[in-house]
Amino acid sequence: MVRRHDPYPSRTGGQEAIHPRQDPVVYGDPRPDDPWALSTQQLQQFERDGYLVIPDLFSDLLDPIREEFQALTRRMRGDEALYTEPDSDEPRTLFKVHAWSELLRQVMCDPRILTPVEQILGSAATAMQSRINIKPAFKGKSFPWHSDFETWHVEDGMPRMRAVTAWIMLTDNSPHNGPLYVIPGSHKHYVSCAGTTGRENYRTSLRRQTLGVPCSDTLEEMLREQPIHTVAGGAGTLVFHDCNLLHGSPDNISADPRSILMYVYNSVENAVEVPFSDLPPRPHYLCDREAQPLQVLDKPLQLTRRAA
Ligand code: 6CS
Ligand code: FE
Repeated sequence: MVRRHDPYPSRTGGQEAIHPRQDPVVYGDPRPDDPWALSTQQLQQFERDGYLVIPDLFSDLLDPIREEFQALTRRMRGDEALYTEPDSDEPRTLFKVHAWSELLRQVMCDPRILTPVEQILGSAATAMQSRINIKPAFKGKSFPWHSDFETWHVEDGMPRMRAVTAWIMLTDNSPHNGPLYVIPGSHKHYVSCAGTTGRENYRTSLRRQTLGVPCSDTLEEMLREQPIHTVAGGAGTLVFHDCNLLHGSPDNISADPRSILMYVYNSVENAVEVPFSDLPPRPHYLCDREAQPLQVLDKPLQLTRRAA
């Protein structure tokens, strides 16, 4: 049998190593006539840093989204798609929210998000994954440093770096309530990690990730180039981050919850294949292998307030 070429090997039993990225970061072009498109300068910033923060973009939808997510976490208790914290039964992450909620499906196609996503990807997008990370006050636990792409490549078979995550802050994200940390520019390197993936690794990794986490020497090297940036902002802030950006977040020991709604968009030209680990693919709620191209809504979602 001819072995498939792996452009980004990781967890193949070798030593950890840093390789250059082989793919573009921004695939599309500015769209000067589209009011929801990113400007040339914003695209350049995303290309350079691997992320982009747009304050106050979704403030109008915050209350309905929060109500929806509270109802969903109650309804989905005990479901496989709801992951709990490493040391307790507190909910940590609810996956595939766009499938469980019509509102959250529509938000995914809002032009304020999907237009920039299509620009970055240079193509139509599919809904590969979505989630709400809950991080309650005092109890919300950390996520170690990782590149999402590393996991998606090894465990889901995403061939190239042509995917982007867009997320909305559902509460204020302050420097103290367990916000996202990123290493700007780290998306231009690929950390090929040590170890090998075990069967159903996701069952434990989504509570506490150990594989696909670069070692201290690698992180020191990355941090010599660029220090950590804390992604803070008010509720309603929208953030885009490249699939290969190194990121993580600390425990929330503050009195303020820190919840975010995340959507993962993959290019239609980057369809997932057999996982590079050669293990069976992860469940549909972590990687939707049948997702169809998304259609941008013709105007931003407007919700009429329910009568009190
Ligand atoms: O498993 C996933 O799809 C994502 N979640 C975590 C916690 N790490 C890898 C990847 O970002
Ligand atoms: Fe991540």
